[in-house]
Amino acid sequence: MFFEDPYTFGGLADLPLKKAKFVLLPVPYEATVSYQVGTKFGPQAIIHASRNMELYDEELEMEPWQAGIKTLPGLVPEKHTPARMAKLIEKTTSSLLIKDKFVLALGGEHSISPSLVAGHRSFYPELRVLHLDAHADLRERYEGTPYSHASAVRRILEMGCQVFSLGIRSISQEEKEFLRKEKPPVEIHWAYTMEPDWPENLSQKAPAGIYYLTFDLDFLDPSIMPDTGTPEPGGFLWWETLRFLRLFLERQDVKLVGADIVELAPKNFFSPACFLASRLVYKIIGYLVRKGY
Ligand SMILES: [Mn+2]
Repeated sequence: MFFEDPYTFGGLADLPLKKAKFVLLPVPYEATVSYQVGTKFGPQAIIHASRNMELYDEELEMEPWQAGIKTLPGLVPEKHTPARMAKLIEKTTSSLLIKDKFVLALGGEHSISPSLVAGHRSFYPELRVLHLDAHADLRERYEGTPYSHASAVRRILEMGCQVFSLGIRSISQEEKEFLRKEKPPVEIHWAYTMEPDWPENLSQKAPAGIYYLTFDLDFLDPSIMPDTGTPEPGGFLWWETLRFLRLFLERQDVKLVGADIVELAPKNFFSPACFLASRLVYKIIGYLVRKGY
């Protein structure tokens, strides 16, 4: 009963692309995960869970889906080397942006994000990145590859984007040295320094500008989000995270132009973590719809 066609987010009718403002791009890509495996099942698990989700948003008092949500087929290249995958993601992103779509990618591991950012940056040269994560992801290479999930933010910085990182609570000596020596344009808010008022505080502290959001689900506490590649203790909870996103997105001097939600490694398709991820996708769409997208 769960796999009837069309297999869309929220069980919504399959729209023609031209009628959709929001495009969900599943990228079931997993090549370099170092610990728990399974991120390649993330997008499918999110879509699966979303089909049991209420489509009315009680906080926003509306049905965000009416803005038009299109679920694309998963992006899987025939022969995927990391370099080829990166190109394919970037090209696909550009082809959707040129049609004025809001692309929300579903991962997949975090290594997909630099290519998504590159696609957006070609349309918005001043693009900034809002980065929610337990990990700094600043390694030059990891396990021999520059395309690793542990290097995502390093690659984004190399493109010239300014990054605002929240929730970081895991970093290597090498990455700390990189920060100290190179002084890259990343503003890190460490989890241990984040006070209870962080949603109000940091949502206003982020510089004004055009943003891409990369949301690694391990930003959240493992008590509510145990299904990630590398869970780290001391993460953040549901309502505080939503409050931050709502306040940030409500700002008139901030415009979000794209997003990804990555690193869901479902233990099984009925796990509450999958449901959380699908609600998060829908919440972000809801906040954008309310802003007039
Ligand atoms: Mn992470």
